[in-house]
Amino acid sequence: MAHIARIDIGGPVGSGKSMLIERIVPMLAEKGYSVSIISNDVISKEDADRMRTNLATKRELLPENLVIGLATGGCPHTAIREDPSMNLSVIEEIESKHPELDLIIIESGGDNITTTFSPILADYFIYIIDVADRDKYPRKRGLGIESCDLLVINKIDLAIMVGADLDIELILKQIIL
Ligand SMILES: Nc1nc2c(ncn2[C@@H]2O[C@H](COP(=O)(O)OP(=O)(O)O)[C@@H](O)[C@H]2O)c(=O)[nH]1
Ligand SMILES: [Mg+2]
Repeated sequence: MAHIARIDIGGPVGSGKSMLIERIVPMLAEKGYSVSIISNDVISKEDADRMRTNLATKRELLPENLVIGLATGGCPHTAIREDPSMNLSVIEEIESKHPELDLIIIESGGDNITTTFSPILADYFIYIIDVADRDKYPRKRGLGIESCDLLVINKIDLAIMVGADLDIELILKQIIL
């Protein structure tokens, strides 16, 4: 079976994981890439329901069968790291039914700063934090921030209101040193 590339997105509750996906999927579509989304949530499938509609145009973002919601229960990281079997079986189904796809985007349930994905699930790992806690996350670091392929610092429009310093050199020093 064809292996479809997997980009996994993790980060604390409300940091903007779903919003990032909603924004990048139309951009990817414009460039001709076909995508499926798996959205992990602890209790509901609300994110997946929301992500079927493009926020800007209010039209369908992706066909319903390409946006899969998983209500995983328990700790969010369990389903993406310790026991990724639910996600793997959905991926298997997507790969057999839609081998033409270019990418599967997997959203983690909102979790803490030690979140990482099982390497079986992730070809690439994006970790997203927002500025609401000022420099708390870069200062505390944690496995997500330290091991991701791409760190997104989101909600920079709110930085001025919470007094978050967006000096990238400062942020990098906190993460790397
Ligand atoms: N001000 C602001 N709000 C944002 C931004 N990105 C996302 N949000 C809002 O933050 C809230 C949580 O976003 P969501 O994508 O659901 O977070 P998730 O829990 O990580 O999936 C929503 O109300 C979004 O509209 C941003 O860049 N700026
Ligand atoms: Mg979400």
